Amino acid sequence: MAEAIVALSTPPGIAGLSVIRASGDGVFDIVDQCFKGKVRISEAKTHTIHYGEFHNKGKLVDFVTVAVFRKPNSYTGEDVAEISCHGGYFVAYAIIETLIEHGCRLAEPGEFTKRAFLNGRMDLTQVEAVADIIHSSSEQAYQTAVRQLAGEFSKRIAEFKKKLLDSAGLLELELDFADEGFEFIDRNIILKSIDETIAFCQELANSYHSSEILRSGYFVGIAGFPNSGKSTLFNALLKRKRAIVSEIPGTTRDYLEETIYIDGFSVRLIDTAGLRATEDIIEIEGIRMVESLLAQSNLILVINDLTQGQTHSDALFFELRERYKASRSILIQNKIDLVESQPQQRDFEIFISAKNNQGLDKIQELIREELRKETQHIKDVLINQRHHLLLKRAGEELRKARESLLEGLGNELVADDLRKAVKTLGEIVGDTFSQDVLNNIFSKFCIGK
Ligand SMILES: Nc1nc2c(ncn2[C@@H]2O[C@H](COP(=O)(O)OP(=O)(O)OP(=O)(O)O)[C@@H](O)[C@H]2O)c(=O)[nH]1
Ligand SMILES: [Mg+2]
Repeated sequence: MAEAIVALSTPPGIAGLSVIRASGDGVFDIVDQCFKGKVRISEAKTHTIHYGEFHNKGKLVDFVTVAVFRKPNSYTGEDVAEISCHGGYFVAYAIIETLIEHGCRLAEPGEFTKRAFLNGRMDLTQVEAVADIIHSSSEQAYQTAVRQLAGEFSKRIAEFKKKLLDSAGLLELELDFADEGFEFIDRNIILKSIDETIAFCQELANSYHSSEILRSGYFVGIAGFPNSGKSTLFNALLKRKRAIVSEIPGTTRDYLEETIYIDGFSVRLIDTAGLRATEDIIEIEGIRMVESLLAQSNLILVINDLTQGQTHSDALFFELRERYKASRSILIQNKIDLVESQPQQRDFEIFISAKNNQGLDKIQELIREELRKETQHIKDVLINQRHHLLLKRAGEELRKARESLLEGLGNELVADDLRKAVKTLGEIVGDTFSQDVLNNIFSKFCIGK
């Protein structure tokens, strides 16, 4: 028995339309108690739309259309009614309240999608793709998530699982005929499918870092001594005056973050407080924050004021480059317009004038090049932490199976390792799952999805 649930599926507020979704046993009868149209919803054909009046206790609430999806051919796999009404703050809530009065319960975040999963309408990687589509902040993330929703990831996992299971099955069958000394499957064929699956797991696990960049954006931290021109560069890259710029050192105290788009990727620029020894309590707090901002940056731009000398920020640059080894660091020599001639360029620096928009193309090209490098391993999947852990575990289990096979250990041992890896791969798509895993996945959803 699927309890009837209801929720607003569109954002609340001023809009042309709002869509309310109701799903579960008896939803059509519930809607019929409030809806007056030419046809009763409980008698309507699946995949049809009906226009009529929506009433609450005899009072007209709105003119609406009701889309009917009968189980199992609906998003959740249950009977689903989608009511489109006028947008705004009141109408949709009045309709939801009425439906609750007539027997629906307000849906929890992600409950529609959870039901879709539990009813076999999609597997876990597709559920995760839905969340990634909703939250995608860049074209590239969205396109990858759509391919994942189409089931590319699941299909490949199913292929590998089948090959490994076939091998395990034949190895076990051989045991039954041990006395006859038959070999049912060539060991090289098993080795080949183990190696191919290991490579598959490895390749996808390696794209975790890139997937995170697609999902959360590529972070560019702008750091340096006060007054070097960090905020000026931040504004220039943003192409609007967002940060306050002044000749007074210590102007930026809190950090600022804005997103720009480069080649369909979202790039998150972070302007930070100038780094220096200071007594000012607020500034000290700002500087402390810089450390954690730089720790999460993929690219760190250390800005130097050239009028102070080309090597003025060298010690700071080398220290930051050493401290944040996982990130790429570049020294930006700023205020080139104020020096007579450009000094000899070293391979870790770029000369610009943030004020005159000079040399910004070199920074953009650098970001482009880094993004290309970072995301070249992305296939059709956005690997998340859950996938990453399971892929690594499956890889280890397969390496064990490989060793057992090469050492000529018993068939049952090899088959057992293979079945373990199949189970782990199955966990990725949700063949088996724990409540914790489900709760964690659906906690990222909004109500109405
Ligand atoms: N001539 C020239 N002046 C610049 C350039 N970039 C920044 N400035 C000036 O340098 C001063 C400091 O610039 P900001 O962008 O506020 O420097 P900041 O690094 O953000 O400084 P804090 O926030 O105090 O750490 C301002 O007067 C800017 O106009 C440049 O390329 N050329
Ligand atoms: Mg500033």
